[in-house]
Amino acid sequence: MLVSYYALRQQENAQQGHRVRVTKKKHLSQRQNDRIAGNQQKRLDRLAQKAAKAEQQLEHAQFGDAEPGLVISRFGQHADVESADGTIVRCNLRRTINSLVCGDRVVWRRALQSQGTIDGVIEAVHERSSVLSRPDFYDGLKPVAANIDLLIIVSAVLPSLSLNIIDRYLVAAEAMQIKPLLLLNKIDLLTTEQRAAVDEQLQIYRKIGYDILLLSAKTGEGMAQLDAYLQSGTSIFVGQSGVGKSSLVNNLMPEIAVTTQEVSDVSGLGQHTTTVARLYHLPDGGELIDSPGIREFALWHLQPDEVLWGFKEFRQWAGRCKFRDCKHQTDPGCALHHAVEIGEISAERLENYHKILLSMAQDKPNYM
Ligand SMILES: Nc1nc2c(ncn2[C@@H]2O[C@H](COP(=O)(O)OP(=O)(O)OP(=O)(O)O)[C@@H](O)[C@H]2O)c(=O)[nH]1
Ligand SMILES: [Mg+2]
Ligand SMILES: [Zn+2]
Repeated sequence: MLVSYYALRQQENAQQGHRVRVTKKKHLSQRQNDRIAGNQQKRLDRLAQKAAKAEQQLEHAQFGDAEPGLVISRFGQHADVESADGTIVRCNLRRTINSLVCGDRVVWRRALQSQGTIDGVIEAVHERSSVLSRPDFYDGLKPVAANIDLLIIVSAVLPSLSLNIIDRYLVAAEAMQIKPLLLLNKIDLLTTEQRAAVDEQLQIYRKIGYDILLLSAKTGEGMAQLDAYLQSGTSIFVGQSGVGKSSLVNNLMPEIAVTTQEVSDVSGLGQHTTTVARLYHLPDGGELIDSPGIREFALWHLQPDEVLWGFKEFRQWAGRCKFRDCKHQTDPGCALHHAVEIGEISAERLENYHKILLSMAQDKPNYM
């Protein structure tokens, strides 16, 4: 399988957490192409070897009766499954299971004799009520967590407050039909005036009808407001690396002591400390998933009209444009622009909508 230089660059950039626009495809020599294909093959071979080893372990083991379980975390060929009695068992996956993530409800069987670190096997996955997915340059659409009731979009002024990322997550939440909650962490870093300014910025979202919490995992200020949202169902913290998702988990459950790490002085960015999503049971009820931070939440898997739908307050205006194929740019008689003029839609939201569409067209890998 040949991989284009473009896809490879994008993949490298994605891995390093960078996002660089490569608009021109470069021509490679036959030798370069062969080398890329060779590396690709080696990677596939390694994966196949791992899968075969896991399968071998399964063949030699004997298992008990089927039991219900909840996936706490997924690592490569393995997953930690919580049994009905609350113990956590590391399991292999049957090859027939093609997708398994944190939050999945499964049927599994305990190994009668432990196979090294593996003590069970997952036989089947129950249908999901919802799934949070994100497109990855290399793997296509990747599920992150399943059966989520509340998507908590965590932001902070450090590394930086990005309304564009908030808007992307809101579009995803609307498309997945998962209720979103906006959470601004690290308010201890703001002076009274800065707080008022940030609050003003976020007013846009209150007006649309989204809930917003301003709080600090460090000082505990405002944390009590969060409790009411978490007590039932499964919630997930999502957002950029370094905004304090794991610190919030630690504030809620100090005994867990999840690893956290300072935002880098050099790059000013988070250090991607959390590497896999993990589910926790909260002491007052409810489940909470901590997920790895991301640099940018891509939306290539959505159609342009789904993006528009994701801007909830645009819906009632979009059908009123003069021209049916209105691009909502400089088109005459655009109802969205009119709504901006009369203060019903925020100019920043319309700008972000166009930015998202543009980045989808420019950066989408050619296989998606
Ligand atoms: N001042 C201040 N710092 C905070 C607060 N919450 C978290 N931090 C700091 O922010 C840094 C990053 O926190 P993490 O909890 O590791 O961030 P994360 O979102 O889990 O990052 P990833 O796991 O990489 O996605 C750490 O140095 C925390 O101590 C807060 O409320 N106020
Ligand atoms: Mg973390
Ligand atoms: Zn229009």
